[in-house]
Parts: sequence; structure tokens; C-alpha cells
Amino acid sequence: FSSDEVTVVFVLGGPGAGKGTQCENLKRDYGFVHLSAGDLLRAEQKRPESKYGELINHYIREGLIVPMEVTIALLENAMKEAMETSKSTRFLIDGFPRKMDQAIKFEEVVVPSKVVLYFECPEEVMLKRLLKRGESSGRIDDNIESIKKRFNVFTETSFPVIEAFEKQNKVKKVHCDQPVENVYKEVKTVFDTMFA
Ligand code: UP5
Ligand code: MG
Repeated sequence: FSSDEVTVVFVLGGPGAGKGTQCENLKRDYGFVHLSAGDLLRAEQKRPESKYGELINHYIREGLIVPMEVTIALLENAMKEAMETSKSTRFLIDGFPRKMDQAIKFEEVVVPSKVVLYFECPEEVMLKRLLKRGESSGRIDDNIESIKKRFNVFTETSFPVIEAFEKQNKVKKVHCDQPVENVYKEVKTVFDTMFA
């Protein structure tokens, strides 16, 4: 894809920060396509013909990062499909990249991102949200053991990606320890200046 034609926003932040929730708002109000890397992986995992089902299941339960070949192929296919079926050109890539090599590879082979939304949230707030969601989500990683692993991987591996984008002045930080509507006000401020 060419960056003249396609706009990519990376939406990053810890597990349970509220990435998915706010992306749905943005999808409604700004005509972006919302692609959650985690959702794409979960859908692939459920596909009976998939050769990655077992692998994805294992990585997600352990809070580990699935090899990028799998994730990038899913994202690229989803983008192509959205462009063909609905002529979409604006994409929110939610929960990806989670590792430095993924960021470099995606921007090299798919398209460079325009901006990075960083959902900042204290761990104890995210923990509370995830445990609550776990009561009904059915997600195999919404349990205390998996959540702790996800937090560790975020701190050790994924947060450095955000720091690297910060050095490129691409990061817009949003404070997520407040009600959904207030978080969205902050998000809108960013989008109104960039994508009005
Ligand atoms: N909620 C949201 N906002 C709230 C607010 N302001 N106030 C109060 N409550 C709020 O929200 C989480 C919960 O909090 C919900 O119940 C919501 O109602 C409430 P959500 O919007 O779902 O947060 P989100 O940040 O999207 O949390 P999620 O759990 O999806 O984040 P993760 O990053 O952990 O999950 P993801 O699906 O992206 O990845 C899961 C796993 O897939 C990873 O651990 C990894 O194993 C794998 N993965 C890869 O390997 N590679 C990838 O590129 C992506 C994923
Ligand atoms: Mg999510």
C-alpha cells in the first residue's frame, strides 16, 4: 500500500486499557476500519482449516506474542478485503505492533503509520477491568495467571515500541483512567486536528 492512499493509525496500550472500546467510537465517527490484531488472531484460531489454531491458542493463553508472519498476513488480508469491498482507506490497527521487529516489518512491507495513539493506564485499573470482563468474556486470557503474563510482556517488550515511536514524535497519549466518555473526548481532540 502507498501512504498517499492509505492511512494507518496504530492504537497501542496495555491489556484492558480500552483500545477496542475507543476504536469502536472512532469507527462510528471518523469512518475508520477497526482491525484488532487480537480479534483477527482469535478468529483465525477458530477457523477449522487453520494450520495456526493450536499455536495461536497457546500464545494467547500464555500472553506471548504470536510470530509476526501470522499476524501481519492476517492484517494485510483484512486491509485488502476492506479496500476491495468498501473502498476503505483509513485503518485503526489495534494492539499491533507489540514488538520492535513487528513495527519495522509492517512499516516496511505494508505501509508506514501516520500516528500512534497510546492508551496510558495504570496496571491496577487494567487488572480490575480485565477480571470483570473475564466473568463473561470467555477469553482464555482473562484470568489472573494469563493477565500477569500479559502485563509482563507489555512492560518488557511492547512498551519499548511506544518509546521508539515517541522518539519519532508520532505518539499521541491518551489518559485512560477515566470514564469511557472522557477518554473519548481526549481521543477526539487528536482526531479532530488530524483527520477532521
Ligand atoms: N473499559 C474500557 N474502557 C473503560 C473505561 N474508560 N472505564 C471503565 N471500563 C472500561 O476494554 C477492556 C474492558 O474494560 C472492557 O470490559 C471494557 O468495557 C472496559 P477493551 O476496550 O476491550 O480494552 P483493550 O485495550 O482492547 O483490551 P484487550 O484485552 O483487548 O487488550 P490486549 O492488548 O491484551 O488484547 P489483544 O486482543 O490485543 O491481544 C490478546 C493476545 O493476542 C495478546 O496477549 C497476544 O498473545 C496476542 N496478540 C499477538 O500475539 N500479536 C498481536 O499483534 C496482537 C495480539
Ligand atoms: Mg482489545
